[in-house]
Amino acid sequence: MGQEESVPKSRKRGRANAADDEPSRKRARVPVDYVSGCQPWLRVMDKGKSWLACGLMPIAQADEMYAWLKTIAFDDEKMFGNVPRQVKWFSDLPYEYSNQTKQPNAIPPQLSSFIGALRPQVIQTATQADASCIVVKSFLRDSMVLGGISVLAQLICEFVVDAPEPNGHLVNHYRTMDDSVMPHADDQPAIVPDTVIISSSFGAMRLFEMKHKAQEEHTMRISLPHGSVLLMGGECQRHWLHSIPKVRGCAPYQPRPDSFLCLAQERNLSQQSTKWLEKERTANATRHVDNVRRINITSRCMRLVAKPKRR
Ligand SMILES: O=C(O)CCC(=O)C(=O)O
Repeated sequence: MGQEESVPKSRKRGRANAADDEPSRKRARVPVDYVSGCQPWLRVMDKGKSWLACGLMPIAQADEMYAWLKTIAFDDEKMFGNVPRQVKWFSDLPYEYSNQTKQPNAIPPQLSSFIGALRPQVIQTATQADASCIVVKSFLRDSMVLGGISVLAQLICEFVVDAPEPNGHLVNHYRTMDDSVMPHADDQPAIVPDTVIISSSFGAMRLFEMKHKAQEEHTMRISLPHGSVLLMGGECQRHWLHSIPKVRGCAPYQPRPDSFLCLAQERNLSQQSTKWLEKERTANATRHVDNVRRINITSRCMRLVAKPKRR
């Protein structure tokens, strides 16, 4: 993972001209874009260069995978003396990030068959989502949001069907709501640039936060419930940082099924979409399997990179 970008000077305190504060105060009022991971959606950002897509896998598949993931012997991930989460790296290749090197561990059959099954499922969701695909209106100035099936199918074909099979899987274990991962981009030299990153989540629902690297006020929060699959494609890693923030000072939150319907009403969606959301709302109640613990698999396409020679 790359490091968090530093705060631009213009946003720090102690500027000479008070008028300079005006634009940043205005920026602070831009609402954070919130997207629920409980319905299939697609978002295209950066003038078409980056995209995100999200959907849910069948509940039985999610439960089975979660049961297996809980048997993994995780390693503590040490960062600045803390253990913000636990991880296990599965790949034939090592993975170097944040000043640490994860040594290869053979990919278990459970993981390779899960990832192998995911591709046809993503394509199926894309091609069946026509009626229920939701156009989420973006608050963000420079991002387009498209819900059209043709665009979704085109992206899926271009980036998922034709893409190389992911050969590196970082399994992340968030033991409690206090475990986290700080803002970063998956942009290390060992990751094949601009290939799709597949993030599958199990257990407790957490918020996945994305911040634009150049325009910090562009922030999205995406809820990732049990069984959700988030794809980050195109130039996402060049332009955006992502994180799982800690959930502090409040009880572990429950999914609020009502929010799906509110979302539908708020967005003025068609009756058909509302019905679909209602079904999702009921189904989601059974998807809530864990209050606190979450396990995520982030799958990526890795390559062998030569280490620069020390002089
Ligand atoms: O847990 C997640 O959803 C994100 C994990 C992540 O960003 C990473 O390991 O690079």
